[in-house]
Amino acid sequence: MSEDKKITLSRRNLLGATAGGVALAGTWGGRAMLAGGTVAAATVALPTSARAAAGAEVAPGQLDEFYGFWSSGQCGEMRILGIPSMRELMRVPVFNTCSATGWGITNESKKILTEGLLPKTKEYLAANGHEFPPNGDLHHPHMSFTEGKYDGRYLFMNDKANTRVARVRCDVMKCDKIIEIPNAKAIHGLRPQKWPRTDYIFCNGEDETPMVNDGKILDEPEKYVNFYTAVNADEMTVAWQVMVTGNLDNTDCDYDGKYAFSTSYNSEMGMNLSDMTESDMDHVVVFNIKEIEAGIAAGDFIELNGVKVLDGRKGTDNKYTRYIPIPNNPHGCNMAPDKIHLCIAGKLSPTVSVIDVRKLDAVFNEGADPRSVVVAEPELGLGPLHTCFDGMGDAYTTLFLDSQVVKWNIEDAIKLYNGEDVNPIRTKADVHYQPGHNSTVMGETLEASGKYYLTMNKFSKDRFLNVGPLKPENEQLFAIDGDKLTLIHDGPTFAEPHDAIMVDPSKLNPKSVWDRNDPMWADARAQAEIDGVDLDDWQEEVIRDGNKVRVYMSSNAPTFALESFTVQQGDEVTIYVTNLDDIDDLTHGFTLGNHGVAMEVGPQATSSVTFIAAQPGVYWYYCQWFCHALHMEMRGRMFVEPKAS
Ligand code: CUK
Ligand code: CUA
Ligand code: CA
Repeated sequence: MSEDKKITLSRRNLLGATAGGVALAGTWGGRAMLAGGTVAAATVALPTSARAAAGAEVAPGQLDEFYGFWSSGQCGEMRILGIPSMRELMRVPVFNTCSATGWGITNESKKILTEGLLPKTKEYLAANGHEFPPNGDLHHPHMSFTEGKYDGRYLFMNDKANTRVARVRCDVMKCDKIIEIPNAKAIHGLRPQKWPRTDYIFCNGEDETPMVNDGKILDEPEKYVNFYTAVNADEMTVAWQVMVTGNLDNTDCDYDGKYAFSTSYNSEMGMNLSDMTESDMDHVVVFNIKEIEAGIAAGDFIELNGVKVLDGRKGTDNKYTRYIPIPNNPHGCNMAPDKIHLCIAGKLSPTVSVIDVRKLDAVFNEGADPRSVVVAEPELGLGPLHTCFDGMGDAYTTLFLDSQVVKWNIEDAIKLYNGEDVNPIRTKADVHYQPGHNSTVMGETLEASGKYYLTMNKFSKDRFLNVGPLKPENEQLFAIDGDKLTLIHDGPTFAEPHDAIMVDPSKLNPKSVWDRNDPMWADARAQAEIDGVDLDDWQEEVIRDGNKVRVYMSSNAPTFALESFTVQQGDEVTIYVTNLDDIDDLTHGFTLGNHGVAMEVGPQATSSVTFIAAQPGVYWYYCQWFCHALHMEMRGRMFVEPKAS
């Protein structure tokens, strides 16, 4: 590749480095400007907006202060937003398929989407014409931790629809692993271990089924169980599972590496609404991680579908779990960054139950009262769902039914519980409408900050122009100033973000250009070596191997190395495209007409796709990423010769 292609200075860096003057710095030097804090007022000319008044204006060309990593619910992707502008910066396909990037089309993505599936699942899917689940339901994206702080290595997320867990690499913002969890059904709550580091991803199974779900037991709910799963975060394999009573909803863990927690709204093991809401009390399950590890080491498990499963069901009264009674169909499970207080949102109960995790050791003693760990239970409003924290002793809880957020003080709630005459509620703010999850900046870490408050509302109702019967959800961002919450963003979002985290940019440093030796295309590299093709240099090779044809073509804006190639009808064709451009933001693509073939090929990346050339004829391929003034001309022809009869 020619040296002149190796331009590494981005436009932003270039201007920032050379301009220096006030005018250009105002337009382009966004981050420096915010850090300095003095230039902003002079260049932002919107003094009347709430956003500007709150100091949260992000002018055109300015960078945001924080990353937001967003769930997309039933869209199955992860999204990256800028905070506080709430601009959508990127969509990262995970459990979905993506027309733009070819996720679900390329060999690299198909490998990730299929390799972690259980054999039985592959059978269901094949019977329905699928290689991998065509949908997903991604609720909870969370970053890996080291010693209670985000470490910028990975993001982990669940798929409730198909019982999967995925990992996204933060260096390139691409998914690199997806596994299906055996035994459990419907992975819902998910959190990475916080301390000492994220060795485990804790995953809740929401749906109860027979332990061996092979059709021999059907409508006998008394024989159903549920599974709590710890995934090995480095290997992306299942480390262990614990069988529990009741279902599991949301999960979190402490800052000591000792305990993990799950809410259950169905301690009744009911199979319909009235049964699931029959009891006034459900529970939080406490998992004793050290005891579980000791139990595994001592062989106190059964092996089920290749997983070591311990029995932590209620009534076994063993050392692995404790069931803390909590009112009433509880939902959110959030550990405060004070390292002490776990907040369980009551949902049907107007309360949040506060558990002091320092009291948990005692509750594992024989005969201890499990409710002795509850140190506060303030009544906050109707339909509490999730809680987040500002790191200064205050908590924010969403009130679904009241369409409000309530800010309250944990210590005052404890005093109230102890009989003192204090009101823990600091303020309430209306949100629009029916909030679910909420977040503060870095709020689930030891670096929690009270700068912005995000609420993810399930209904937008009349808030936007009518787009038909399906309405968007509505997300609102508030600037926090003491007990004042100022609304600075109110905007629609497509189905259906549940959870989000807001992360300081100092925590991660994504690449702009791929490393040529990235493992993402290791299979392509291995095949190229066999074929004697140098994947790092100019390639224009067509290799026939029986009825398999491998086409290697590099790309350099605005050309593909091959302006045409020829195959025969019925051939299985694999195309490897390597983007030799070494410049920021110079992505090419490869789309083959009428074959359902499209893929992203990022700078210095290799992508590949395999298809059958089923019909003779001339088929054009083109670059679908507008990469150059002559991007339209970046195309070529595949000739498919008719099968000799
Ligand atoms: S759940 Cu959606 S509002 Cu899946 Cu975290 Cu509570
Ligand atoms: Cu390359 Cu468009
Ligand atoms: Ca219940």
